[in-house]
Amino acid sequence: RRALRVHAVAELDKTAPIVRGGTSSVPAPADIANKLRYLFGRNGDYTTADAYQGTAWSVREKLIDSFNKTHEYWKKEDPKFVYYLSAEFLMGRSLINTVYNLGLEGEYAEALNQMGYEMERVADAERDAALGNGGLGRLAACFLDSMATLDLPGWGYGIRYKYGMFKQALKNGYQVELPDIWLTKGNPWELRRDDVKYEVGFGGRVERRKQGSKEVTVWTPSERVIAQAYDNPIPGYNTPTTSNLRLWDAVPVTEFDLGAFNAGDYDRAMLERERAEGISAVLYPNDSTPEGKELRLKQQYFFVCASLQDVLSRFKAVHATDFNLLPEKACFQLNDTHPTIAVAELMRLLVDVEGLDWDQAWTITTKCLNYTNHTVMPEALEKWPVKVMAKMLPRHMEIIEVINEGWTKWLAGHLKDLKPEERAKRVAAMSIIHENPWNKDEMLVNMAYLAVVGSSAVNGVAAIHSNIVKDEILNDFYQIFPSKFQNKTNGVTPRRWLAWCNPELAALITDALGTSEWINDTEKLAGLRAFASDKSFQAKWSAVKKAKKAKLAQLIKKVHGDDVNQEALFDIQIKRIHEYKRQYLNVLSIIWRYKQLKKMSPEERKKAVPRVCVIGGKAASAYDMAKRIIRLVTAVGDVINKDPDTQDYLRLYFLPDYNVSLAETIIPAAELSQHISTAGTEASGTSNMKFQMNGCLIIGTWDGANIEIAEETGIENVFVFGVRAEEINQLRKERKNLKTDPRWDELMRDIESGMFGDKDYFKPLVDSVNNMKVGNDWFLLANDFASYLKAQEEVDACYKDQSEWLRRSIMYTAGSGKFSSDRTIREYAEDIWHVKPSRPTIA
Ligand code: CJB
Repeated sequence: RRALRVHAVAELDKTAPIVRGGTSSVPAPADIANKLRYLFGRNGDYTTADAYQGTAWSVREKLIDSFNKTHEYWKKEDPKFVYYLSAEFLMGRSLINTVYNLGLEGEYAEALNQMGYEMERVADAERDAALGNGGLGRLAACFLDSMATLDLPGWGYGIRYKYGMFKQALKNGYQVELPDIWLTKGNPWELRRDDVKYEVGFGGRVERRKQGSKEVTVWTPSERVIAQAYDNPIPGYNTPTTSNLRLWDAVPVTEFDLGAFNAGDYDRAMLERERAEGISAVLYPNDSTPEGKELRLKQQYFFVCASLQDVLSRFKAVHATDFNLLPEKACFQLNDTHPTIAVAELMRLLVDVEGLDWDQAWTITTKCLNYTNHTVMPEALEKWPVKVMAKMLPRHMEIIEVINEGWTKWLAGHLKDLKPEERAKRVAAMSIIHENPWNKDEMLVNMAYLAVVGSSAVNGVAAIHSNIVKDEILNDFYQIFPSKFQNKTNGVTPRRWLAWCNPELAALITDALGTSEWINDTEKLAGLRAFASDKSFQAKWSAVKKAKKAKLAQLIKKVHGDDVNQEALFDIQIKRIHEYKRQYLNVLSIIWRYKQLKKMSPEERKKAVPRVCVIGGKAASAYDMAKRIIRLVTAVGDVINKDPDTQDYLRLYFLPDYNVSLAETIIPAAELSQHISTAGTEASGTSNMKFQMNGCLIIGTWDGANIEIAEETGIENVFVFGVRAEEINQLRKERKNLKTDPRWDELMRDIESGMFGDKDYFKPLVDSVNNMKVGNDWFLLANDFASYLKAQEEVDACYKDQSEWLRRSIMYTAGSGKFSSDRTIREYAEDIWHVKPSRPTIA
């Protein structure tokens, strides 16, 4: 099946010349100097930051040329488009990716060399575009790269947050959050579209009016803002296609309140501006658990409303009001429940604005929408109080009520064979609007249910996760609509996450395979299996890893001032800090290792495998337990790193402000990476795939995409431990079967007694995993501890046999072919979107 999919794209006319942007005939060095002179008023004496700005603004023009050509072509061809609606796009930096994807690396590296700069250093001057929290936002960014690379007509739609993900700093070992002011120096990668703006309303009242023989519904919002479009061109790799990420900025309808201004009330004159700008001001820093704030709902509606108006306006320009054609020309992917208000908004636009009748509009809406679920955390399924929604979006609340009436009525009919009592129970359990189980006086709109009812396809993001969605989270719905449910295992772009972030390894792979085609056909990486046991290839592979480790060592030195042993095993866990991801379990095993080393004689220690452990990740600002975990990491690191007995054998560093760019440095250097979530809790994980591509061994639980990674890599090459998802419900119920371990109890006593200071602050952490108390240790750290330590022992034994370790490392990269987001996107395109490649041929 996979081979077939590759073939489908290969059928495109590959003989067409790849004509990328670049009408400018000015050679790159002169062009960079021109940009600096005319955009920044600089005349020589450049800083590295200047070199970045000049280069970026020069590359931008080529990007825009390519973008314009692609869109001219698509306008002419009028293919079906997919629109990826996402509250988050975690793009990271753009310079390297753009230059490499456009095939301009030689030209610009040379230009910068002539000016006395090195591309890599210059690229470091760029700030990350951090418009996302973690996996979900980064997935959206990888998907855009793959959509463009596969020539699929598709755009992303989201919010141009003024402040992205907060910057994390450490103060005395505690996390502090600082605002991410990322736009102050301008953004060469975006293009403001002054001609693309839409009005978005909130609040107000809804009335019925007679219009001839028809009754129409008119919504008069009490608050209005303008959504201003910014385009962010997305270059594909090895293709002329450059697609688009359109982000919306909220601006006031009028500059300021003239009346108030003339009356001298300047504060009031500015109020509307502040209120409007507040909508796109800041990204909520919550990962996997929603923030039930009104402003969040406002953000969701804001970008969905603008995006749908934008798509309909382009549709109408070509097809007038032939809306039955809409599902053949456009489809929308809802990235989690965040954009689910699209179900009601598309209905409103079709019924109230375009005058379609309800049933016709409903058919079109459900054909156009699809929903991806990204998390099993029950608290993460968004539910908005009816009261809040009725006040902010009164017409949408009415529409949702009508949808729910139709749905529950249909459902009752569908379940007619059940006993009345049983039927009523099932219908109530599946109602989109239901009581708040914690507060009987409150009614909620269940956004996941709305998304399922309003969509053609519903998918999870890894095989095990899609099964959990079907069997548990949305089981009721699965029973009614089994064919709606699909799996689309996540993937990551091999351009950013292997080729561009690890050019040394990429060169070695290309050399071994005799082709660089693996960059957009990762199945070819399987060819590396033939070299896995080849000693001379292993030596080259190892030399690349060493060079990458040296870079990470430099970074640790810069941040912490310490020199680390570069011969040590580099052991990494980087991801959002969350109890279910179990960074705490990792720290406990590090403490255990430390205690064992302390007991050894100097001679014995020399036989131990030295490790440098790195943990990185942000804790949501209000997530108290996660912040305590960070403090535990830094406190344990402070003790271990300073201990002269053990510091040659064990280090622990917390690297602050984990973001996309930091990941690009850390992942190529990693030898062991940890993906140790409680089985059944991590929907997929995507950093596991990035590590795998870079030849990093995995210690992990039987969870998310770890399972498929193990299948592709060979399970014997992966350090798997812990309880399986199928056993967990039973274990949680019958607590007497939970495993205990004397080593665990000893560690709890150590933390409680203040071995790492701050004992009061750590007390809630100790209490949270005390599984003697019912309801505690929900994520089963104590239960999995012994098997985790055993897996760690296997890691040590394997590392002592470097040839075996390197063989496995090569097998990881060789087995990573499945985890390219190109494969994922091909599956979405074929099974859900029915969108076909369309490669621009305009020269
Ligand atoms: N995920 O990053 C988020 N945020 C959410 O709100 C919900 C889920 C993550 O999405 C990734 C992409 O699908 C998954 O790999 C990851 O397991 C999940 O936690």
